[in-house]
Amino acid sequence: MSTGRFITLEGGEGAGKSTQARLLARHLADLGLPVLVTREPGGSPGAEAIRRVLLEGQGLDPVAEALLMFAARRDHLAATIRPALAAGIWVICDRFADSTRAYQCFGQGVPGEVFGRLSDIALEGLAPDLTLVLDIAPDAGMARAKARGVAADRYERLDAAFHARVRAGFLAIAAAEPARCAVLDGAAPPEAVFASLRAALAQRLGLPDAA
Ligand code: Z5A
Repeated sequence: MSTGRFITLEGGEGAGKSTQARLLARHLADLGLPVLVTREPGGSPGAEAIRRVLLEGQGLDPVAEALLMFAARRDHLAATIRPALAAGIWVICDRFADSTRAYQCFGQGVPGEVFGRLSDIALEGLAPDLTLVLDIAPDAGMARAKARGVAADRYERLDAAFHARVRAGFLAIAAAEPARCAVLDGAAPPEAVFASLRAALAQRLGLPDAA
């Protein structure tokens, strides 16, 4: 059996990642592919427990926070992602390591060298086949998230300058790795974002671009 492909969705809060993950899962299923949707931080029982500490807790030292993100990621990979890929399942992950780079490194100042060491330990060379970066101005994404009426988590309460650094971080990551990353206009209507997502999928992974 061939291994599945690993697709990640990245971007700021309210960029539409969960919405596009659902649409993508249906698209892949319609093409007859087995698919699993998962998320970070979380996606396995152990990682979901760490998620609660990260999102509900008080502020943490930024490197401690990066360590916890990678601890959760290592468990998620071991319990969920690697077994699925090995079984030939296509895995769609709502946020992955680029979020640590954008939030903890670009946003909170964790050195890139620390990120590199933690990546080596947690990922052991695994990288997404395709990363879709949904780009949107932070205030527009925040307005969408607020309209949902769910209480803001710790990251959502950080200031505008932090969210601007995170956005710039995602764009810098995509610019540095154009073969892996495609930047999509997250401010467009959901159907338009999904059309550009399908085009990226067709171009990079050779899937049919049928609606
Ligand atoms: N974090 C970190 O710091 N380091 C890490 O390594 C990782 C994460 C992995 C997790 O939050 C937090 O953890 C995150 C970063 C940090 N915090 N922040 N900010 P999360 O995963 O629970 O929350 P989120 O990633 O920010 O997701 P979100 O707010 O749910 O956004 P989304 O998934 O991108 O958007 P959505 O749920 O698809 O859409 C939001 C609303 O907009 C919803 O009402 C939709 O119907 C609507 N929507 C969606 N698309 C559109 C379009 N195209 N037009 C109009 N309206 C739309």
